[in-house]
Amino acid sequence: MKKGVIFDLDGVIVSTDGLHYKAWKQMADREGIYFDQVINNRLRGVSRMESLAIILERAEKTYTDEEKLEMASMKNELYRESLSTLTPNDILPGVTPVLEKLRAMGVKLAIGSSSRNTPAILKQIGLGDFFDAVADGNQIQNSKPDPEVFLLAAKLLGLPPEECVVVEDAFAGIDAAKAGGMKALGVGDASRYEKADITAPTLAEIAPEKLIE
Ligand code: G16
Ligand code: MG
Repeated sequence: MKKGVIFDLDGVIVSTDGLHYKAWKQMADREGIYFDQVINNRLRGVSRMESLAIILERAEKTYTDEEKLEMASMKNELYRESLSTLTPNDILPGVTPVLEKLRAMGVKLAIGSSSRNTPAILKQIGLGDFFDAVADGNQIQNSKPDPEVFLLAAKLLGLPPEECVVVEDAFAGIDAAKAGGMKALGVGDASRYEKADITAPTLAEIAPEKLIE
């Protein structure tokens, strides 16, 4: 039985893709760069500057590093404003019962997210003080598929990686978990990923006992 579960945030605990999309779309429209939902799917689990680099693949001019930082910061301001609309009702189906059951079973619970807005999001959805450890984009150098954020989460839980299971919705996140020597449950998009050890459409469809088996 595993001793810890590390949850990705966006797409697993709460879905902020739509809010990321709206903010990036406003930035792209301002610059006259084509951007759509299909391109947005490639941004899942990817860091802010790497997301911008994907959007700029469609740009007709090249931007200086300073301009890129300015674009990312404009997007983040719009995104931060939209986060104020999030409430505990936005926690995805099945999440709260799984968290409560795992905690009652004595399993340690952590967040492993690429997002630098993790503390603000957790606070908005009422989970600001819930997790035993939070590892996020503010504390790491290399984002998923690098295992850094999950290795940090395991370390903060005081557990070796092989005692932890990662729950992810992004292919890059499953790759990161496997690279860190952890078992991975793929939900959402990642429920179609062959590298996931177990899969479920949503957390509502997996028994907590099975998750830590
Ligand atoms: C999340 C989102 C990504 C986003 C990244 C960085 O990752 O899925 O789309 O680009 O955070 O976000 P921010 O701009 O807030 O730092 P995760 O790992 O929670 O799925
Ligand atoms: Mg995610």
